[in-house]
Amino acid sequence: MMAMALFSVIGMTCAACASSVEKAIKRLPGIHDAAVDVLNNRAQVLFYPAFVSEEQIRETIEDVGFEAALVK
Ligand code: 9UX
Repeated sequence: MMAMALFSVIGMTCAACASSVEKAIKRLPGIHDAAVDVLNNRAQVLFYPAFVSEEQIRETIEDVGFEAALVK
């Protein structure tokens, strides 16, 4: 079953930042879609919890270089 997670992403200052975060998330297994909004500092992810966890997604955002927290 698909799930949705919303993360706050702190530190993105341009569209390329958002693009790199989005690409990194989409490289993970079990991702259906990811949309990163640089203006609102948010990343919305549709994913399959059997294959990837919210924490793995959060850590992937941090690996790109931004502070990430699960909002809901
Ligand atoms: Mo350009 Mo966004 O260096 O960090 S990708 S500002």
